[in-house]
Amino acid sequence: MNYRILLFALSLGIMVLQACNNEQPTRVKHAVVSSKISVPSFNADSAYYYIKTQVAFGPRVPGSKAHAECAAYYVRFFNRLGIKVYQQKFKARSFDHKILNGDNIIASINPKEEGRILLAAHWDSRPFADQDPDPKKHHTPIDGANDGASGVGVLMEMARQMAKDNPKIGVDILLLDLEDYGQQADEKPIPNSEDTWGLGAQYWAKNPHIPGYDARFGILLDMVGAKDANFYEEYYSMHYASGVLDKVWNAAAKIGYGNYFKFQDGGGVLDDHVFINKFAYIPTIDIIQHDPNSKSGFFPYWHTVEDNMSKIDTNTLKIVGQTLMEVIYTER
Ligand code: AHN
Ligand code: ZN
Repeated sequence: MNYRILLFALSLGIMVLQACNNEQPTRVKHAVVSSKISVPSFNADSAYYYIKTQVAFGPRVPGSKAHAECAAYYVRFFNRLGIKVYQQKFKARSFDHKILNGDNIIASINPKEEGRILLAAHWDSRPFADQDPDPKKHHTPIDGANDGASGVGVLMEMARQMAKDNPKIGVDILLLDLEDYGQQADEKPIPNSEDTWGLGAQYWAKNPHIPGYDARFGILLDMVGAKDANFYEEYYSMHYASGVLDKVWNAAAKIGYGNYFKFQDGGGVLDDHVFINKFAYIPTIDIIQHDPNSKSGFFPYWHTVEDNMSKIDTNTLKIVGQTLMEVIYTER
């Protein structure tokens, strides 16, 4: 009997001790749980499929049936996810004196949220493979699996994840048209030939889908799907938005992709982000496969007929997509 009472007293004592002890750890533990951010997993196979679907329409060259069909596909895609879509139709003059019909598409996640992040990619593909080793192909339109479709495919998969599991922040996905109809610097240069690139970005940055539109920062994706791609610090991104570059490159390092996002000079690329910085004043970086020490500076099949699905690699898509998910879901 005495033994039982002793046991009872002992266990009571232990319980009291535990209760006192528990006070602090419980609260700390609770705080950790409530501030723990869970970042959804980016599915690279899904992104790959969205790239394949775009490419299957045929080259998304302005004025073509594939171009019109692909634009309609994007609008359907976002609508089905219940994401608000804006379609911005515009006209622009090309360097070869054509009036082109352009179509920028904007998908807005958490449209009422005031704090916003802009994610952009161009969706058109270049009408001429003028960097192809075979001169006979210089007038052939390209698939643009990497140059165009890859960035959009990553953003579509992010949209699918964000529709399931809303981030805290507002996100605008900006699909830009008429990026790749520019005049090559070494071909019959005309004055101001740099302005012949990024016609959709120039239009949007001067006429945003919502007047006075603003975002904390912007991230442009261009050629983010090729095997063994590395991403360097692009010059204009450094110039206009070095803090954004740091944020994204650090996010990559944090989740183990530091080897792919190099804190090294990548040279300058006149891409859509330059116009967003210049005309919309949103600090915007370009994640682009561009290494000034390579032959063209760009990925090896840049503006050739070989920029097709065979060059797309799910490892690269995962690295870029998961890094962006980390950035979006940790933004407060
Ligand atoms: C220039 O060559 C001046 N800009 C290239 C931008 C680009 C083309 N990005 C993809 N295709
Ligand atoms: Zn291009």
